[in-house]
Amino acid sequence: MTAKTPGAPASAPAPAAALPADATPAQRVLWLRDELDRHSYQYYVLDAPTIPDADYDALFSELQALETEHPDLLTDDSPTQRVGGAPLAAFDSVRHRVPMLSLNNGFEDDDVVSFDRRCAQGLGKTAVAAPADDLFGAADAADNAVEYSCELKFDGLAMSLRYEDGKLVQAATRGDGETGEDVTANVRTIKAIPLKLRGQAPAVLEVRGEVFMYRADFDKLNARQAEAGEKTFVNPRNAAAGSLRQLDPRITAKRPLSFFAYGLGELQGADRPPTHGVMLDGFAALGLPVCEERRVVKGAEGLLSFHRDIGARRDQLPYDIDGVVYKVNAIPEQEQLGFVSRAPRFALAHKFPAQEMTTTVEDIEVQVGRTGAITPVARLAPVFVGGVTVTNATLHNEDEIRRKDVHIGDTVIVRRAGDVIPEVVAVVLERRPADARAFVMPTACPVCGSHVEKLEGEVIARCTGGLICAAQRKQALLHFAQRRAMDIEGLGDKVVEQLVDQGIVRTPADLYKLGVAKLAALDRMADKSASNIVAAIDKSRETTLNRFIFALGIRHVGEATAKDLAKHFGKLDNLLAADEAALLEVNDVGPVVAQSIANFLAEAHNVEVIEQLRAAGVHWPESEPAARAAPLPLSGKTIVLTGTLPTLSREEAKEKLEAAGAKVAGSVSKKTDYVVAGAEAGSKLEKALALDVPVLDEDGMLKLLADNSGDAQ
Ligand code: D41
Repeated sequence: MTAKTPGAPASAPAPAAALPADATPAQRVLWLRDELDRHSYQYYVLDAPTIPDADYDALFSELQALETEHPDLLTDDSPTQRVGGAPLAAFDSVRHRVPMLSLNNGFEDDDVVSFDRRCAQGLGKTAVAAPADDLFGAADAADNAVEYSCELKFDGLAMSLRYEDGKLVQAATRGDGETGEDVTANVRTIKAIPLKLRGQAPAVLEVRGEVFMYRADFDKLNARQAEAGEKTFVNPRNAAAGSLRQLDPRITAKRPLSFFAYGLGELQGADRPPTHGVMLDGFAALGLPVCEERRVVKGAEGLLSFHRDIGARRDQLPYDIDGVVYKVNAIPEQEQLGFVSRAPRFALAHKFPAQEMTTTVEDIEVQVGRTGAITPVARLAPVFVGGVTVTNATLHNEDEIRRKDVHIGDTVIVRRAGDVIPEVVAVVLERRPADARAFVMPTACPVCGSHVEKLEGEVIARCTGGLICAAQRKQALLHFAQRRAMDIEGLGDKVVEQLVDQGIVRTPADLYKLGVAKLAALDRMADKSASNIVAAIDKSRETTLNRFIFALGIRHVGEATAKDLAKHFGKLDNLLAADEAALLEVNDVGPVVAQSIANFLAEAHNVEVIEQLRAAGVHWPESEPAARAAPLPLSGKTIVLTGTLPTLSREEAKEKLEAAGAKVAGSVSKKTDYVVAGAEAGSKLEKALALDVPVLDEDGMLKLLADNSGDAQ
């Protein structure tokens, strides 16, 4: 389970007494229920599990078996009855015997000061608005100040639970406060809500509280939904609401809902508690989950300090809250203050800035990161969310835009929580205008104009102008100068930063034009260091081909690949002349690496910088290309696999083809040499037929491999 704020004050219930060996089935059933209830309470309410899940499951199965064998022993409050019963046709309405009131809202500190003043006036006490600057006044005021119970405002759904003689008999939504919906069948599946209260329960107890979902549970649920191809939820609140609204309780049972109690409705057979704090402790003692984040304070200063404390920790809490709630602590004082139009005068919800707001997408542009990653960004109509005005939100990547179906012109929900970059969480489809436009990924980098590539199997599109793109300049230069590459000592972060920002250096080739004077003019650069750097640059002119290739910073070309390339081609010009097929012949170079190198070299600007570096005197010993191994039988051939083959798995087929030198691609084009199709081949097969690409079955493929293996050796 999720890490949670502890629920009730953790007083672990005593384990049930051991059961005699000759216990009757009825005794055994009662004992099992007690055990299971106790463990559930530990797990879901106290967040302090006592036994492994497997042991719990074993007890649960035993109880299920006994109840099946002895149906007369089955009761509604058995833990086995949480799995969710038959679907309903509709929810019945429920009239709340004690209405569920609403809360007055405040946003500013002033609203809190006024609230305290109104309460104090109504009770004939003193409002404590600000830290008193006179000592005597402060002492007086504190004594006479109103006492409040502060708690969190959970962002979920208000619920009323009715217990009769300790048994959960009804659960109803708030509705309009007078009448709600009967969601008992669904609520019975929520593990944190006891079906039976612990200890001495009053004859009738209506508990008010909030049904919600922990963030971690929400994330897991969404991951599960996505995997099953079902719709994901925008936020934990929507997930909780959607789960409660199910007419089929078996679906609700699979949703990880939770509950915190915060209020009292009808009560019979017990006295009203003296304070709100005592009431919450009472709930906890009955086995109900009560949030630990609560505090009793005095006066407006106390309220504001609670608000500040929680506000600072809001993002670290394991659940979403939209504010805090202040309630006059003494119940008789609450009664004395009374209500104004459905909202109690004794309570105030002090809201935090909303973390989600709707706005419109005015445009979608792309940004180029330091590594060349191209990120689409939504330009938004300014919106105040999470405490700041937001005009941009990341859309992460193209797949994400498709998945969320974001169009230019759409109304979207934007979320900004904590210091996290604002993001678009969902589109309000009903509000899509007729002229909304889909986003098209640019084919050229908006910064340098180089081609944008998206390598097979990657979600991120990248600029291929590694050596010339302004967005990537600093990163490219630092990579170029590092010890394992051109080894230019002294050319670190600070220096590169200044050289680029002042427009002195644009590409690695510019480094070789630097003089001592230019460098010495930089911030915090002594003449001595400047001459050292110039000397290091000069020394770097003499290098090796593998270092030089590595220094270029081609994506997917690390030191090892650079060595393989240098060895294979021997001379730089051989590498520059290589096409994808030739690159695929290099040891350990697969389709992704080959494509990445080919894209880099296809960018004329990159080649230009390479030529400038050579012209600046960068050199290395060249050698003859490594003796060419006999070309593999299928090298240079591109093959696409589709559908299910009768004996080989897709992975096995791919391995065989690649071992023979073929490139296995993901999509069919005119360049595809063969399509190998199995059962249930779909659009790829259609495309192959349309393009007249030869189609083979598994036998055909094996024959192709066998036919070609002879002449290869
Ligand atoms: O956490 C909450 N959302 C919350 C809601 C809370 N902590 N306390 C609440 N207290 C009340 C009164 C004082 C009226 C019993 C509430 C709500 N009401 C409430 N929730 C929805 C409407 C009203």
